[in-house]
Amino acid sequence: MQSAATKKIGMGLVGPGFIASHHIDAVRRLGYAEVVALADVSVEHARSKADALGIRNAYGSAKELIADPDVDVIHNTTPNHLHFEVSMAAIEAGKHIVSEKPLAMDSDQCRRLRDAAKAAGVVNAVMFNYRGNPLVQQMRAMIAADEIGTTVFVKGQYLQDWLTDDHVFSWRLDPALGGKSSALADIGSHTCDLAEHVTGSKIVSVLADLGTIVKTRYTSGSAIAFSGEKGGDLREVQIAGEDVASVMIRFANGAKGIVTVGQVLPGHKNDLQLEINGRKASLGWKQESQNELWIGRYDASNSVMAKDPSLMAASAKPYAHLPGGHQEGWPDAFFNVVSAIYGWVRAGAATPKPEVVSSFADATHVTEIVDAMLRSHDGGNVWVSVE
Ligand code: SOE
Repeated sequence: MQSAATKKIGMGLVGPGFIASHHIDAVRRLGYAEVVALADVSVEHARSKADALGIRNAYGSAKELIADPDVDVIHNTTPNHLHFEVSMAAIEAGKHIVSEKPLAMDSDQCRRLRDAAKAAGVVNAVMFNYRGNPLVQQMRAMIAADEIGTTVFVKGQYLQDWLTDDHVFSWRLDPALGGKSSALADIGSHTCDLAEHVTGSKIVSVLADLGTIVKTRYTSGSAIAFSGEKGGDLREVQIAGEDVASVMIRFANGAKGIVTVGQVLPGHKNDLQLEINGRKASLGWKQESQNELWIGRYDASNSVMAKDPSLMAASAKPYAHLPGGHQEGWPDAFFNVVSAIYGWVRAGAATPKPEVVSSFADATHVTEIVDAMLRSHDGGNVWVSVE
C-alpha cells in the first residue's frame, strides 16, 4: 500500500487525440506521477481508450474528471474551442492545469484564464514543447552569455505539408472549433514563443501577409494531424483561415526579423527552424535535425555543435539525457517540459516558474501576437503593435 508521503501526483487527461498519448508517456516517464483518469466525449469512448492505455478511471465529461479526488493535475488536450471551458473549470476546482496551445480561442479568453489561474494560485502551463530541446536551451544560454553579441536579426519558420491535399480536413480549419486563425495559431505560435524564449526579448510589432492556398476542401469528418486520412462520404467546405503566412516582426530590444508559416508546402513535414544573427556570431537550429546546432562566424570557420552534454552550457546540460552521438528526439524535448511543469507542482505553485515552462501569462502574450498578425493583415498589411 502507498503511504501518504509516497502518494504519486495524479494526472487526468481530457480529450484524447494525436497529442494526448505524448502527455501520458511523458507523465509516466517521471516515475513520481501517475496517469489516473481520462475523459472523452462519452464514457464508452473514454473506457475503451483508458483500457487500451492502462488507465484506471474513465469519464464521459471533463467535469467528472476534474472532480476526481485522485486527480491533481489536469491536462487539457481538447480541440481549441473547449480549451477555455475545461481550463477554467480546472482552475475553479483548484487543480493544476496543463493546456495544449493555443491557450484559448482569442486574447480575451486567454487573459481571463491567466488572471483566474493567478488568483487561484495553481500551476498553469501551456505546452510550447520545443523549448525543451537541449540545443534550444544551448542557444538560449549562449545568447544570455553574450557569446553572439547583440541580437540584430531573427528568422523563424515553421513549414508543414500535412494539409496539402484538398481531401484532408481538420477541426483546426473550422473557425468555430479552431478559432479565427489556423496555421498561425497552430504552429506560428510555436515559432514566436521559441524566438522570444531563445532571444529573451518580446515581439512588439508585426506586419503580416496571410494567404489561403487551398480554399475548398472535401471531407467526411476531421482527420488527425499527419494521419493522411481522407474522407469517404464527402461534403465541400470553404476555408477562410490562413494556410500560409509571411510576417515581419520587431522585438523590444530593437532586433528585426521574419516569421514564415505554412501547412500546405510539399516536402516540409515538421520543419521548424530558428536562426538568430548577433553582431559577433549566428546560431541556427532545425527541429528535424535537432541534435545539431549551426554556429556561424565572420572571422573564423563556421561549425556544427553536437548535442553532447560535455560540450554544452551548464544550464542546457540537464536537458540532454544521453551522451553525444546518442540521438534524442521530439518526445524527449516534450518530456523535458512536462518534467519541469511537474517539478513546479512538487515545489508548489508559489515558487518561481521554471523558465522552460510557458505559463498562461506567456501563452496569453503569444495569442496577442497572433491576434496582432490577424489585425495587421485585415487592416491592409500594416504595422500593428502587439497589445
Ligand atoms: C499539427 O500542425 C501539429 O501537431 C501541431 O498542432 C503541434 O503543435 C506541432 O508540434 C506539430 O504539428
